[in-house]
Amino acid sequence: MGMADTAAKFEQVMTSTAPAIAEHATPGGISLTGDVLRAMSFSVDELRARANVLADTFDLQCFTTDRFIRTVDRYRGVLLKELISLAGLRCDSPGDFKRMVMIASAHDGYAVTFSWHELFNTPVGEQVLIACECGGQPLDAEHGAPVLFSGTDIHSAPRHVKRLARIETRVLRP
Ligand SMILES: Nc1nc2c(c(=O)[nH]1)N[C@H]1C(S)=C(S)[C@@H](COP(=O)(O)O)O[C@H]1N2
Ligand SMILES: [Mo]
Repeated sequence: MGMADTAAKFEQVMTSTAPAIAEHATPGGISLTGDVLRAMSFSVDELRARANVLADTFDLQCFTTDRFIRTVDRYRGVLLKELISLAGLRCDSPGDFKRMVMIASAHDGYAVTFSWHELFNTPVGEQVLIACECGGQPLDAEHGAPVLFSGTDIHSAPRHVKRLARIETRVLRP
C-alpha cells in the first residue's frame, strides 16, 4: 500500500470512529499510538466499562532490590491485547507483526515493553491487564489508575505501571 493510500485510509478511519481518537484523550485516560490502523484513546470510564477480566491476588516484588512491596488484591481490567486489537495493527510488509513491540509509558515517563509474541502468541498475554478497579473498589489516579500489569511476571513490580498514559506500537527493523 502506498503512502497516499495509507494516509487516505487513516483519515477515513479517524473521522469515522466517534468516541476514541487520540487528540481527545482525557486526563487519566490512555492513548494507543504508533503502528496501529486507528490511533485511539480510552477514558477511565471507557476502561472501566470494558473491564471483563478478574486477576488473582499477587505479591508485588521489585526486580532491582528483590524487595517484597505488598500483596495486591484482585484487579479487574481489560486485556491490553484487546485494546490493541481494537486499534488494529498495521502490517505493511509480511511478517511485520513478528518484530513488533509495544512500549507502555506512564505519566512520569516510566516505560516498559511488551512484544507482539508475548501478548498474542504466549499465555503471558492472557494476563496483561489495564485496571481501574482493585478488590471490588474503583481505583483513582492517586492510587495509580489506570494501572497496567503482567500477571505472570516473576518479579511483578517492573511491569506494574502506575498511571499508564500511552501504548505505542513499533515495528523493529533488524
Ligand atoms: N509510573 C510508574 N510505575 C512504576 C514505577 C515508576 O517509577 N513509575 N516503578 C516500578 C517499580 S521499579 C517498582 S519497584 C514499583 C514500586 O511500587 P510502589 O511505588 O507501590 O512501592 O512500581 C513500579 N511501577
Ligand atoms: Mo523496582
